[in-house]
Amino acid sequence: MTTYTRERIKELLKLYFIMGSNNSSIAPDYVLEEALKGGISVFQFREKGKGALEGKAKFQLAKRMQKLCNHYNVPFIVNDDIELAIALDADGVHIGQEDEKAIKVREWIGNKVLGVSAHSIQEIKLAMEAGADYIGIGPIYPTSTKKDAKSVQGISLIEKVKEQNLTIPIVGIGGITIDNAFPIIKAGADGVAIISEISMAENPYEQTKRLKKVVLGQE
Ligand code: 3NM
Repeated sequence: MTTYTRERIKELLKLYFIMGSNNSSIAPDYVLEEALKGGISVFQFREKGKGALEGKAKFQLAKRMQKLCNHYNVPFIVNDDIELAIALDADGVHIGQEDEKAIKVREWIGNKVLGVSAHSIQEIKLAMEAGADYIGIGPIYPTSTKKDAKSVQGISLIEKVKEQNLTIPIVGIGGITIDNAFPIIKAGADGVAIISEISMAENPYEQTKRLKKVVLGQE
């Protein structure tokens, strides 16, 4: 298990920003810094898909982004690439069902934060047994950012998690915008994970501030 308490994990999930170099038409470092200034609570480096950086260029971008996160005291999580997470001594790792098995990853990363994407109660229970610190549930709404996303599930799985009193922190993902974020929190998620609503925004700083207000129920 991680050294973070469950309450701290829930706080971190509130406004979870994810991006890689191909999620924005402007410099990713700039977008991340604006999002950090706007109040994201955690960041995930996800360098995947068409035109994604590899090797040294990927490592260097990750390092720069980690430095920015450290500066704003926001945890830095790496998607999928466990070797990179260990090399950078990142705060955590996020994996899907297709990636390395959660139980193995937990052994490799020791007490770093472990997030797992899950699409059913059974997958959630298995991830919990493997030592996951939080679960990503999605896609809540249609998204064009992840080409191999599963079918849209709305808030139904979040509601089931609550009905069954599963205590693991959860974050919704997929197609989340300023206009549709709040029902996810209302259904019982601890936070929302977002790529394009921030990364493609004309003003990522203002957009992040507005999203923060929405998830805190202030707008
Ligand atoms: N995972 P946007 S949906 C990375 O369903 C990712 O597990 C998903 O991007 C899942 O906020 C998704 O632009 C893409 O829709 C999220």
